[in-house]
Amino acid sequence: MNFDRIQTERFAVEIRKSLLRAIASKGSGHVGGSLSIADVLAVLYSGVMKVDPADPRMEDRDYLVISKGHAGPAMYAALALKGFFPQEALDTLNRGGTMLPSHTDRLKTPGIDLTTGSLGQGASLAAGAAFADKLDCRDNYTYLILGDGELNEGQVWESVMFAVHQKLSRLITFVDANGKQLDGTTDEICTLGDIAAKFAAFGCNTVAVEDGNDTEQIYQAIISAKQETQKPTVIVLHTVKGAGVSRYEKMKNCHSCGVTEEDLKEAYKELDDRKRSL
Ligand SMILES: Cc1ncc(C[n+]2csc(CCOP(=O)(O)OP(=O)(O)O)c2C)c(N)n1
Ligand SMILES: [Mg+2]
Repeated sequence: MNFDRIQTERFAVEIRKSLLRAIASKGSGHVGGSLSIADVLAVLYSGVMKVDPADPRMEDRDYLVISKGHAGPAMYAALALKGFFPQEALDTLNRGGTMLPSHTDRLKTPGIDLTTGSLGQGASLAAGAAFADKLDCRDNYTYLILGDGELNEGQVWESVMFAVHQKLSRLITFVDANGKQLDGTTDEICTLGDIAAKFAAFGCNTVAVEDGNDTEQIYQAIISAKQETQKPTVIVLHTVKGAGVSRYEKMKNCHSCGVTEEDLKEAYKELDDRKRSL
């Protein structure tokens, strides 16, 4: 593993620009939950995950399961920037015949390891992948990204019981705790209480990251997760929905919203300023 803060922060800016470009090409899409995971994706793809853009199905690669599959645009941005496919494909997001559907699909996009979109299911898929690797005595990691609203799905907790029972210490889960889901805050829809305490009660090793949009803090949490040899680790990232672009951070509901060419220009300006300030 390696980490260069400036490079990673720059990468996160580029992920944000590219995902907004993709959504703008369609006119609207899942902006908020894509922006909130740009930083964890930047860390994972900068120097944490063992992947090869030239060989996306490499046998002993690390897996990433983006269970909140509606954040496809963030994944596509990261993968395109890493060279898994040409960046021009971003302009075909969610159109007929595209390789980049709204929700992530392993049969359509190089670099997407498992198909997701029905919330909760990715948790079981990731636990299954980690279990299979353990049976095969592989030393690779499975990373899983869950939304906080997604935690309302009972399937998440079934998968956690299985992962704890099987001691899947190479399964590292991130919860994107941005405090909002589709049509309200998580507290309004179905309150979650202390997320880390819930996972700890199920037997997981847990790490809470105070600023889940800070790449350094995310990287340190992964280092800590890798010290654990018995329990699956859950890293709770306290993020902001729409992170990195003021317009979406301030919006009451940016879960799925329009992005015009004008919005894109304004966002690029803010993101380029951020990049220059690093
Ligand atoms: C099983 C299932 N129920 C409902 C939906 C519709 N849905 C899509 S996104 C979403 C909200 C998810 O909230 P959260 O997990 O917090 O995502 P984020 O805030 O990261 O966008 C819902 C209810 C779905 N995709 N799958
Ligand atoms: Mg959320």
